[in-house]
Amino acid sequence: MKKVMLIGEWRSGKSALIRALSEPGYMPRKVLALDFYRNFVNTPSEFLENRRFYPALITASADCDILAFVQDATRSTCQMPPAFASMFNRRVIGIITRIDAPDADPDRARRFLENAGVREILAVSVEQGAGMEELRAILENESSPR
Ligand SMILES: Nc1nc2c(ncn2[C@@H]2O[C@H](COP(=O)(O)OP(=O)(O)OP(=O)(O)O)[C@@H](O)[C@H]2O)c(=O)[nH]1
Ligand SMILES: [Mg+2]
Repeated sequence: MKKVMLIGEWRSGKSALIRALSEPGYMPRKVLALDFYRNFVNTPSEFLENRRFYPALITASADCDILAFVQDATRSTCQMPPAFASMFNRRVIGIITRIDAPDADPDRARRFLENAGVREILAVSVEQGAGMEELRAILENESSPR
């Protein structure tokens, strides 16, 4: 399993993804700190929403194989600055969440992620399972490049 750090704004679905990808039992901590659980590093949404925390994200990313930028498909805004992915010397994937929601617009979410410099993007529904096998395969594939 690759070590993955999830970055995304408030209620974008970071904790739900970790819960779905690991054994049940993950309880996110509601504190302003990195949250290490098995091969996952969950980050507080404030770390994306406030530039002051970018150095903490960059430092933590050094220990990870993959960074996952999480974008809620129902959101009409994106907190990631242009070319955000280029700040990190790591493989970055984009995860579009909540594609099952009635007001979801996955194409818009994809554009936001592309603007943030993400090339490898997949869309998932934690509720219905769509895209989750593909995501698991990425996280379990030991041979893919950084
Ligand atoms: N319908 C649907 N709801 C989802 C999906 N993913 C997450 N949610 C819901 O969205 C809400 C927010 O998800 P969280 O996983 O708590 O989001 P988060 O990014 O951890 O949020 P913070 O920790 O507050 O930054 C929860 O009520 C989830 O159940 C999805 O794919 N589909
Ligand atoms: Mg959370």
